[in-house]
Amino acid sequence: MANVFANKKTFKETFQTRVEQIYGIKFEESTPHQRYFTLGTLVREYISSNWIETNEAIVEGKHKQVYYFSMEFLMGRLLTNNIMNLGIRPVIEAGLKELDIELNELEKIEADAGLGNGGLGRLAACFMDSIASLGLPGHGNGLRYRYGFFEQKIIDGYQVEVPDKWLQRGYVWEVRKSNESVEVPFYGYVKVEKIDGREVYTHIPEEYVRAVPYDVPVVGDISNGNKTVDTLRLWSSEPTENEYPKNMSAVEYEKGVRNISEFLYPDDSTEEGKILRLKQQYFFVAAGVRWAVRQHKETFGTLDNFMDKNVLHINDTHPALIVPELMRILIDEEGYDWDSAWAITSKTCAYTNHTILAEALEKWPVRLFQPLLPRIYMITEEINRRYCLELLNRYADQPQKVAELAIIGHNQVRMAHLAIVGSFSINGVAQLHTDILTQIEMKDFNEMYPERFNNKTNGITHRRWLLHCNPELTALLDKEIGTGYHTNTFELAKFEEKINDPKVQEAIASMKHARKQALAERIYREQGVQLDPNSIFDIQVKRLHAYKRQLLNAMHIMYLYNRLKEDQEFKANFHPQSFIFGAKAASGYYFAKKVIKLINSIAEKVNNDPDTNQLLKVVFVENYNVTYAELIMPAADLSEQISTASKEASGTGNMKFMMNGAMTIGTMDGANVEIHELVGDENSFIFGLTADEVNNYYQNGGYNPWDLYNSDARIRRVLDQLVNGFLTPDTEEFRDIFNAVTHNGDEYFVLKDFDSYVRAQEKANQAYKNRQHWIEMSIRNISRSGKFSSDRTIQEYADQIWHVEPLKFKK
Ligand code: T68
Repeated sequence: MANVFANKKTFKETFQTRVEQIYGIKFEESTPHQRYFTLGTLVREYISSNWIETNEAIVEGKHKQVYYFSMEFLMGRLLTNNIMNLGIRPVIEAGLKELDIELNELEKIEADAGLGNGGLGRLAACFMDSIASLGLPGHGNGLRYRYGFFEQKIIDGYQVEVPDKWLQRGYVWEVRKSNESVEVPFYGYVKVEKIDGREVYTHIPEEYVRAVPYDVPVVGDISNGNKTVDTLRLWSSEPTENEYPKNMSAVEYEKGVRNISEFLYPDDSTEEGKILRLKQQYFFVAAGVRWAVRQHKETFGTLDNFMDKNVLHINDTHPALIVPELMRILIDEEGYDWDSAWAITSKTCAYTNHTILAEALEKWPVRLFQPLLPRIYMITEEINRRYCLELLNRYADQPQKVAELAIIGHNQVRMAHLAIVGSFSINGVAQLHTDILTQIEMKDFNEMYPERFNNKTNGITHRRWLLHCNPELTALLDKEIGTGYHTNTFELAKFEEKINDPKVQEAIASMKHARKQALAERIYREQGVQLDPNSIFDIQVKRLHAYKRQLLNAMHIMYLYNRLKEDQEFKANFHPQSFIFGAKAASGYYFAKKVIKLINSIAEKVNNDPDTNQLLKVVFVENYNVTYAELIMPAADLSEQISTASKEASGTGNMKFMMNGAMTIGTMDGANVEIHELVGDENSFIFGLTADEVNNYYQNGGYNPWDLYNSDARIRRVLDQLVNGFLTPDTEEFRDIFNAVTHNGDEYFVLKDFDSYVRAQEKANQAYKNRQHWIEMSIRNISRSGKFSSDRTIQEYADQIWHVEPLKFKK
């Protein structure tokens, strides 16, 4: 096929013709959506030859492959990323221009694929981009939710959730492969027979659900001769083509089936929701494992060497059922004995932990698990039995310990324990997080399996989070240090040599100004709040959670407001500062929703006070998502990373901000520690308790927040304002927030860290006034951010965990 993107003329002509062919209308009459869809189709077709070649290269080279199993892939939009990685953006832009179409305008039509909640899902998306760009054979395996993460509306200061109908107008990047569908069994019983003196187990299911794969191409960066197009396979649940279950009506059955891939994380507070979530997990695991097994058998004809040619990566505990599922296939379908099956399985699976928060570690009640997945449960029990024998050997005199470490205990299946026991590698996502895992949270496991534990500090794809989202900075860097950093971000270090060049400093200042202006425009257009690009843009964007402490940020703003109203000297020295928040709260998370209301109430108050509103502004941006983040990251001066030390496993927003020249104001938590290690105290604003201090407090029963309430007038004032009608006439509105940090012990040390946060903020505000020095700090942050490309992270996974090699292509 002729190359449509060879030059702008061929592109332009083909584009026009295709619009007319597809929609049967004159080009001039076509809608922006039709144009977008046609452009996407042309790009997808263009990708297909490399997609085929990639799959051939994998098979012919008998390559080892990675399957990255994740409940979440927060992909955002793909058009720009794809055409940038393919190097065809200039041709498209030029061709469209002649048709009087802005590529920008077409891009905006693409739905933001929000198949994830936050950091974990976005990490998976960054990883896919890096795996393909490094030319590695790796595929994503997940769920094709019909509704992604909800769309957030702010009404009267409160969050309102609206379903995200991202598929409504079709999704141009996916290809349905119904011929590769598989049937996933649920419920029923296990039949035991003796055949040739051996016990044979067969699951006789009550119902089947058909898993239909939709493949999305993951286009790697083609520079350096790379042609890799990997696959993100998302499974959709449909009614089986076999017989329907007998105990329910067809309508009932079909509804239940469709539910499985309906929503991202359906509410699991009810019994029904729990079963659905477990169903989702087994559904995409069973389908994905079959995919890997089938591919492997086609190439090798045996599963004896499955572990040499495949890694099944378990992203957080959600896909941990991979372990018993692979055992089931090996034993029940392929006739392996237990020990051989275990030898294969435990050398195939690798697990990443993303949190130490106890409530996030999944446990499934046996009473739900066993009936839904009877054979998987049997196998899990047997894994547990054998592992407990090992434990008993080791801890003969400590039955309590054996019970604690078991996979099944208190009538629950502990998914983290299952993943740990079944994996050859277990990693944390930042050095501090891994240290906490090995020394505290998973200490006993680390003593048993020290060789399994390792750290892989997270990263972000610089292709999206620098080259794509910050064209001004990219152009400047290209000019000053060449383009080598596009494929090796450690070359960003060269930029530091330019730190004293006044022209470079000027260019950085004007880049920041332009990005701040662009963000301010959107905020003004959508929310009517005017921000001054000369003010400090102080930004906290991330999921709303008590441990992330948006509340600390909000309380500091209240304090600032009070101080500006009263202290004229302080006011005269204060550089204007705009506080920008973006965050979604889980729909059932009462406290988080209250904090959203609080921030909006503060915004209402301070933005409308003419006495201070030239100095202080607050905005809560509506519906923060990947696309919004692309506008926000480059626009920040200050990056708020203020979690309670030890609680944030890594953070990845912190890395995006840094790479775009923002300074971190943060605690010594997660990857902030590594940012601080690179830039030092002089180029960041670190405050607060350390992880050790926090853990010491926890061990000693916390601290008494009333002491601070009584001794610190700033704190008392702000807390009283939560409940005395200062912000809203309803004095009960924020009572529970008040209680959380007082009567209920201030679990996240908001008051304890308040004073040092105020001081760090003061330092930042004053530092900003020395423009030249601030810009130098900014240049240092950019220059030293090379470590945080996910290319570095993925190279480490490839070398140290997966042991996979780049593909080789025929010329
Ligand atoms: C995040 N985890 C960590 N979890 O909080 C963050 N969890 O520190 C880290 O940088 C990031 O993972 C990547 O490693 C999450 O985002 C979830 O979204 C989640 C969802 C459901 C259940 C548990």
